Amino acid sequence: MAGIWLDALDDIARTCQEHGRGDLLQAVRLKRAHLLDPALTVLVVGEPNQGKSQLVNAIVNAPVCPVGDGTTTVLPTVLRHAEVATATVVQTPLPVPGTAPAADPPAVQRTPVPTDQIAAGVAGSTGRQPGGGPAYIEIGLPRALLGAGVVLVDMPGGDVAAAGAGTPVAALTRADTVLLVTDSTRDLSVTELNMLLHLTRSHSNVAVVQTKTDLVPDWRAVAERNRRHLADAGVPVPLIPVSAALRLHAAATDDHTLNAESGFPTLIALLRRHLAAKPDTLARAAVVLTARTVVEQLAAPLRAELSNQRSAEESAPMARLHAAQREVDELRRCSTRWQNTLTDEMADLISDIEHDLRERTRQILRMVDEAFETADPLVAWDAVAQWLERSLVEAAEANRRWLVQRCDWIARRVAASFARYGHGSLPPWPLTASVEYGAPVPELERPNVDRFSVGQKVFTGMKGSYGGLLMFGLALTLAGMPMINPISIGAGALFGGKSIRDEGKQLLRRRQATVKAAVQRHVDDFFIQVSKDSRDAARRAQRVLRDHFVALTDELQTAIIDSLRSAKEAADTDAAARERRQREIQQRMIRLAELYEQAQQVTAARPAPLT
Ligand SMILES: Nc1nc2c(ncn2[C@@H]2O[C@H](COP(=O)(O)OP(=O)(O)OP(=O)(O)O)[C@@H](O)[C@H]2O)c(=O)[nH]1
Ligand SMILES: [Mg+2]
Repeated sequence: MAGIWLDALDDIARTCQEHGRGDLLQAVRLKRAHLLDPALTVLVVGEPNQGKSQLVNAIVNAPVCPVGDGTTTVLPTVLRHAEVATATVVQTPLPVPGTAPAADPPAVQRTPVPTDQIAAGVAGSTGRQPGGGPAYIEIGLPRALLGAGVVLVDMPGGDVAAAGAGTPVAALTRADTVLLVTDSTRDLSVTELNMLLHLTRSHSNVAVVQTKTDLVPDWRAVAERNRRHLADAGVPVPLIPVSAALRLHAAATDDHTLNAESGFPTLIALLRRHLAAKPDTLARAAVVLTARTVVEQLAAPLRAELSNQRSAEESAPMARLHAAQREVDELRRCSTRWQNTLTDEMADLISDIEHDLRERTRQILRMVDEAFETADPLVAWDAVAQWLERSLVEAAEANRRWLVQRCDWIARRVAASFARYGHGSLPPWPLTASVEYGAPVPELERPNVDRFSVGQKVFTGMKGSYGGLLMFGLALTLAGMPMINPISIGAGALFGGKSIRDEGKQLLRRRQATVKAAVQRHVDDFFIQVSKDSRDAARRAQRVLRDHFVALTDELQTAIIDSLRSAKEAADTDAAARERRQREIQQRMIRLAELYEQAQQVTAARPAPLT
């Protein structure tokens, strides 16, 4: 029969090993050894002064455990079978500080105590090394119940968890049956109910012993209430009312009725049933409990990892992928932005440059016009022409400088769009080269102007003087004077001079108009030529900039697409790895569930609970 639960226990041990839990494996191995041991360890626990020690005494019918007011149990007392009564204090030495803990458990120190000094031993005042490790007192007693394999452990009063921790008895993990002792003077306390909840989680056989029934006439009502408390708390453990005083008295007087009344036969029968069931039912139940503890311990980290994974959807590779996608979008936006900037700025530049040139030439033209308002082109032409040439060249140069500056500024503005990529992305250009002028500025030709030659002057003078002579001569003939007289000759000379002067002025005006028109034409030609050159230069600069930034965008795009691809691959691999791990965890969980089910089947064969 032991084969079934042993197999289940070995499965549990193997699972612990698979999960790399050495600590759990160790605990399972201890459990295995303990379950194979036919002895039934009965742990007697409870709050102080409830009658635990007296209960143990009454069970074995001997005053081995000191009881009474002012006497309290300090060391756990272990009662085993022995042919002759013995008492020994067993102490585990503490590890020496600063040395590595030994692989094997340290050898215990056993100090025999004379039987008449058991009380002092239990009180912890004899047989124990001061400052030594945890200790317990072992008492051997020739008793049939003990001889059958029952080992009674009387624990100091108080919280079991605290009392059990680290005692050399390793009481809690190895106890087969736990008796919680509470006396009849009051109901079960909250602390006791909590203790029971805690105990039933790790022990399949727990019972409540209600002592001192002889002290409380109404103990049945107390027992009834306690049973209800147990049911309410969801702790399905049996409750056995007893009286140690009655039992001891019955033993002294050999009174069977009194013994039956003490309630002890029921308690002892329970212990014997447990003892008989230990190799089978009890072991099976223990295996189920062990399986539950182990499965809980193993599943907790898996469950935590699973939920961590679910919440960590935004893992590092996924975040990288999203960042790369954002980078692609950003580059697309940047590309549109710089292209718009370049087109707009260049259109503005061309219109501004043309306007600037027009302003400059208009200014020059105005100056020339003003100059020829008074000056005679015959005299001033060379000086004005020189000045005009110089001014036009200067205007063209200033205009060109401005163009170069603006192009440079535009290049910087467009480059600013790439600032986030950390590129010093100005084209390595000699911008001046790309705005070099094409055709040379047309030469200013000397305009054809009318000169007032001497012959012309004589002819004009004679024409004017003839008119004057005739006019005055005729008028004076009426007065009886000859046609040619000093007056008419004088008038002729006067008229001749005026005609020459008038003709000279007219010719000057015509010359000025001709020159102005010629200059105007020249300046217009100059403007058309230079502004076309500027436009061409601006377009060339635009093309240079566009080619440069397109190349830069392509370069960035290649890099970004590459990083996007690698991020995508990483994210895919990560997702695959995560999925793999999730499947692995799920499989392990399923395996754990199977393990638990398998362990439960061990009890299914014989489901009757032990009471
Ligand atoms: N009348 C009566 N008194 C009892 C009974 N059991 C124990 N007592 C008394 O209750 C007191 C406490 O008993 P102990 O057995 O020392 O109690 P304990 O739980 O071992 O106490 P700690 O070791 O201090 O935790 C003693 O004075 C006992 O005589 C009983 O069944 N009837
Ligand atoms: Mg005691």
